[in-house]
Amino acid sequence: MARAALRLERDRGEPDRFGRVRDELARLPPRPAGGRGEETLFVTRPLLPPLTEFLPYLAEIWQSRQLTNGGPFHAQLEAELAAHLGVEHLALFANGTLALMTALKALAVEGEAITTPYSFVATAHSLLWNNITPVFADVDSATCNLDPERVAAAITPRTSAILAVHCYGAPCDVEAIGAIARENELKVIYDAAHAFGVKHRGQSLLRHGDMAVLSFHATKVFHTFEGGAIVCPDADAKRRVDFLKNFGFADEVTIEDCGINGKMNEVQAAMGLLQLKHVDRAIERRAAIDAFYRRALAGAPGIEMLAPIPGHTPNYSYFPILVDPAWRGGREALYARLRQASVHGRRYFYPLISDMPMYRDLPSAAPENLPRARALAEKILCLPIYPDLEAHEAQRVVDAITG
Ligand code: T4K
Repeated sequence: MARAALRLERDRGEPDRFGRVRDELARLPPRPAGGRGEETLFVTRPLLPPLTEFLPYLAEIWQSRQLTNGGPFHAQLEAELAAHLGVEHLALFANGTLALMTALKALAVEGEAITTPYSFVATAHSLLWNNITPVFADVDSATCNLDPERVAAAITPRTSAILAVHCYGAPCDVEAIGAIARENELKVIYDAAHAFGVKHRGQSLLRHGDMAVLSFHATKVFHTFEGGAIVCPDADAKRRVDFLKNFGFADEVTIEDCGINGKMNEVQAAMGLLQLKHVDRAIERRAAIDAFYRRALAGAPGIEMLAPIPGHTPNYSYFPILVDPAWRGGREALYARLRQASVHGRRYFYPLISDMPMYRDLPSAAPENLPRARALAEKILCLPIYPDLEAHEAQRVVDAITG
């Protein structure tokens, strides 16, 4: 309603109410320069559509004064995202970590959960916050994801779930993990923080598992500044998740469970609606950069790239390379050389979660249990990839590696 009113004002040729903001934007200093006077290239930069496209959403929020607690943008984004992603039931969250914690609670996971040591720390932290013991299993070197054989070998009478990660958006072996879970009556939660829009055999990857959890952090392919979501299998599961993210309130006077405050606010949801208009184009840009790196680094000494996975439609969220430890000082030396050239690659995921102080004394964290994850963590370097990265900047990255 209010947005329609705003459009009308513009249609009537009234003065450009955002002109002053535009002028101020034009006066902003350029992006930060690196050590040699070159612009620093970060591992990622957020997708930011023109600010003028965001202002009408803000005007609407100001007018309605509905800032959070399930406002109209929240409802609209849940519906549009579900349609965009090809899923039926999706609950928005303030961030991906709260969504992970809530998914585990909603599925009543307890005791032990088998998980990967090769991920962002939030994966295992979400277990610890729920008093669930993480049991680390080794990964498959080709995909960086949990190896189903190692998962099966890690099951004990206390295991109640598998918390797997689609690392870099590459699909886990969902068929094998699903079969193990069915056989052993385990829940499966996919940490799909990297897997926005990813398809597996033509269908949304998010349809696998009892729940799949997305992150909409600023560094992700699609973002709401901070944000996240749980993809639920049915309306009942979404209803339960919706209670849990709102302190457990079923209505004004009924508290169903010990919930948390995990709600996404209206400004975040508005950003999501705007992102949806740009995200397909942004993924196309990422695909072009991915293709450029693959061509430019093919056959480069000391550098290996992860092979594309058959039947997988990727989102190009990361561009990981594996650096041979015997090549010119290995990954650490290359990381330092790139920093000198103002290229800030990131060692996602080093150190392993299992090496962190709160996990390293667990029996499953023993180095001999996780040799493949350890080898990956020692070699990995993620290169800059984001929609605004220019061809000459990607070339700068390649030159810094090969030069
Ligand atoms: N599960 C997995 C598998 C995850 O990867 C993550 C998050 C989660 C769960 C948890 O989801 P959330 O609770 O975060 O929704 C970043 C992100 O903070 C984190 O969301 C992400 N994974 C992780 C892989 O990366 P940092 O500490 O490396 O981010 P930071 O601040 O160093 O940013 C990296 C680069 O991005 C910067 O050098 C510059 C650029 N950047 C970053 C921000 C925040 C910008 O240009 N603008 C920005 O606003 O963790």
